[in-house]
Amino acid sequence: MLIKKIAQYSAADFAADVRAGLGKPGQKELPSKYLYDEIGSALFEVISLLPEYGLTRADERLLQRYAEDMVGGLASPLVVAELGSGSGKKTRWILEALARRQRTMYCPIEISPAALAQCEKELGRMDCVSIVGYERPYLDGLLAVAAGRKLGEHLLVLFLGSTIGNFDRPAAEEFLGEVRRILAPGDGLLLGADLEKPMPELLAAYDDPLGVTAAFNLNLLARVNRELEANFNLSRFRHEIRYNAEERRIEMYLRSFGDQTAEVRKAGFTVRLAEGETIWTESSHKYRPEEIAQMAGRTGFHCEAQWLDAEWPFAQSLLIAE
Ligand code: AVI
Repeated sequence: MLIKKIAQYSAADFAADVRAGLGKPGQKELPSKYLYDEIGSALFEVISLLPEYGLTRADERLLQRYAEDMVGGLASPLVVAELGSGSGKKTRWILEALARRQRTMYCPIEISPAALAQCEKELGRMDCVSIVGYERPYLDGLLAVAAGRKLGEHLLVLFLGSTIGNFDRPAAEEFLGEVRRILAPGDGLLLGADLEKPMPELLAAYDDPLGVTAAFNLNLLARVNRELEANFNLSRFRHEIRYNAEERRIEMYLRSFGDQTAEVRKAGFTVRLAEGETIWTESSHKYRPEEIAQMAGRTGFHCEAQWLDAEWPFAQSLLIAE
């Protein structure tokens, strides 16, 4: 696989974001995009195997069952660009369905070099599929793919796994609008989104008894310790999950046991946490199927088709650029 690189988040960006988030008056925050260093990405792969966390299996089930229908109506030749390819495992179904009809160019766009390497391992030997990886943030990568397309080539963008749910609703809509501005009329976006479900199921999915999600959450502070020479004492924080019914989202926090201070040397500041104070580390929004179609309509797409999983409410929506 050819890989086109630009710098990942720099240490300076990370330091500035950590400083801003932990220095906020009121609710302290750390951006969820920093959950995915090499350890965090590996922990997320384990989360996706947990019996309580049905999201990844539902995403894969729909792709496995309906890949032919999903790509059947799309114009060719087609370039497939995937935003956040992860290991690339679930993309295989789409690529196989396409490769039965035509030679296919696949462009995974990933900030994590480890994930791109895994993707190459998983998909690198498929017949009729060539891969060009982009080690870049999503929109930069998509701009580069779109700029390199040849006359007559169409684009299918994959944004799977409900990563859209980790954006606030207005930011999710803004993001879809930005993707649309990069596409041409007739191009497609296959969007995976986790749907609303009963609260006990959601709480169990994000607070599993093995403690894998807790480790995934705590690894964010461990990463700050490793990369920014901080001295957070991880044993004095607890993983906490809440369901915010008004916003229809799971919220993930780290709660401090007792008053404590930590120094973040490379970011040049000290943070004080009071007993019981929390750091907000992630939100995971849950959608209604019709909400996705409405959002598509407001951002320059129409929703061509939707596939829903019966076991774990989840939707794949094929959006076509108007
Ligand atoms: C990647 N993303 C869709 C996951 C989610 O469910 O929001 C991340 C995750 N956080 C805790 N468990 C899984």
